[in-house]
Amino acid sequence: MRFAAAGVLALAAASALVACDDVNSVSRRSEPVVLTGAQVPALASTPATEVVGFRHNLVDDAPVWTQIPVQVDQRKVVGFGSQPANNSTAGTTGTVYGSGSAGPTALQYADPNTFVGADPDPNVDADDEVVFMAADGGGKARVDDHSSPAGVVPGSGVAVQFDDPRRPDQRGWVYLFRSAGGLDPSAGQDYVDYDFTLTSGDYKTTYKRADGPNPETSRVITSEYRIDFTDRWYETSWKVLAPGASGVDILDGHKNQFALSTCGRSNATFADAEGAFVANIDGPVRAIRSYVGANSGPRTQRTHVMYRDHEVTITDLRVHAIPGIMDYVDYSAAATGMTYRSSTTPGGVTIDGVGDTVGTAVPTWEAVSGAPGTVLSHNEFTSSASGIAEGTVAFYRDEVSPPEEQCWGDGSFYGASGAHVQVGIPNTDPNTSPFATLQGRRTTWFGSPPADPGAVAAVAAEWTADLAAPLTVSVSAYQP
Ligand SMILES: [Ca+2]
Ligand SMILES: [Ca+2]
Ligand SMILES: [Ca+2]
Ligand SMILES: [Ca+2]
Repeated sequence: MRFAAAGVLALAAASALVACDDVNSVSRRSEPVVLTGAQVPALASTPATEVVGFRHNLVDDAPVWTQIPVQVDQRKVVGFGSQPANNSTAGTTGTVYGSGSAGPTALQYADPNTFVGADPDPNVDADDEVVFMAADGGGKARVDDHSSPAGVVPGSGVAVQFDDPRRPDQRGWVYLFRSAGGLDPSAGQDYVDYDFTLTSGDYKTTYKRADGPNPETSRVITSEYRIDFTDRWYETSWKVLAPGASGVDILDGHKNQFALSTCGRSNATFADAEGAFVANIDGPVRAIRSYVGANSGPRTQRTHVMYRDHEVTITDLRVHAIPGIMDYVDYSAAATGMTYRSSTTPGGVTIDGVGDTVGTAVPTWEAVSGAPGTVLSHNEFTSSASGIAEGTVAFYRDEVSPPEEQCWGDGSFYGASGAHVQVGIPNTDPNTSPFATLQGRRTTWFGSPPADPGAVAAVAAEWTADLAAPLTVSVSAYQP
C-alpha cells in the first residue's frame, strides 16, 4: 500500500510541476535502474556493503534527503567447470560446478554459498551491478544546494540522472554515497523476499551435481506476486498478490522442450540430470536465482531476476546443435475463465480448455487477465545465428485433453502460449568452436485484475514499448 500511495503522490507532483527538475517526473512505476560499476567509477574504492542511496526533494524550498533501498550485486568471471563423476564428490570454490577443469568462462553473479564463491574484490568494481527502483528517485539538487544527507562520507556523492526516452519531459535523480558506517543500504525496505530451500539441506554439501533431481521448496514473495520453484528449471506456481487478485495458483509450468510431443528433452530431464547453482541472492530491491545444467548442455544457464512486480527470466543456451526449442507458459485449470490477449489477438480469447483461433505471428506482448489478476508477458530471442527470428512461430493451445504427450505437469494445455523456434539451432556450446549465441529473455509482470478489461491491450502495448526503450542514465559527481 505504501508503494501505491507513493505512486499516486509522485504522479500528482509530476503533473503539477511539468518539466520541473525539483521532482522525479518518471511515470514508470515498475522499472529498475541497473548500473554497472564501470558507470560509477567513483565508487570503485567503496565496499559494496557501504553504498547507500538517497532521493532529494524540496520542502518549503529546503532540501530534504530520504534514504532509498540500493543493492549491489557482485559479479566475477569464472569457468564453468564440469559435473563431478558422482554425487558424493566434494566441490571446491572457483568454478560453477566446483569440479573439473575450468574450461570456458562467463561473467557470473558471485555467491559465497555456491562454488562460484565471493567476488575477490569486495568494492564496487567495474563488472558489479548497482540497482535501485526509478520510482524511488527524487529531484535534482539545485546548483546553490550545498547539502548532503546525514551519515555519508563527505564528497563521496554521485548523482544518477535517469531519463525516459519515450517521454522526453520525464526524468529523475538518485544520489549514491558511501555510508560513514551507520546506514543500512536497504533503508529498512525489502521489496522481494526469496527463500532458496533445498529439501536435501545445505547446497554445498548435499546438492547432487552429477545426477539430480534436487527437490526444492523455494519461493519468492513480493507485495505483487508469489512464485514457487521445485527444482532447477521447474517454475510451477504463480499467485498474483496485488490488490483485488484472488491469489489462486494459475501456473502449470514455464515449459521448454524441443517440439510438441517431444519429451526426450524438457525441464523434467534437465532437472533430473547434472546441474549446479551459480547464485541465490535475496536483496532489498531484487532477488537472483541462477543455475546451469540441461542434459547434454551442462553449461546451459537460466537466471531469474525478480523485482517487486516482475520477473525477468534469462536463458543462455550452451549446447551442441539442436533441432529447435519451445518456450511457453502453460496455465493451470485455475486460470479457466481468464482472457488471453496478444499483440496479434488484442480482442482476446477465453482460457477454458477449448480451442481458440489466435494470430500465428510471434506476438510482441501477451496478456492473461481475470479475477486471479493480470499477467503481462514479453518474450524474445537474441542470437548471433542467422535465421532464428524467421524460423520462430507463435505457439498457442487451449485443450483439456490434448493428444500430445505432456512432458510434465498436468495433462492439459490451458492457454499454453509462447514461441517455438522451429529451425535448427547451430552449436551454442563455447566448449566447441565455432559456437553461436542464443539467449531467451522472458519478462513477466504481475498486477491486479484489470479495472477496464478493454484497456488491457493498450496497457500491454505501452509496457512492451517501455521494455524496448529502457530509461537512459547519466552519472556525474555530486560535490556540494
Ligand atoms: Ca566484480
Ligand atoms: Ca566487487
Ligand atoms: Ca479457449
Ligand atoms: Ca498443462
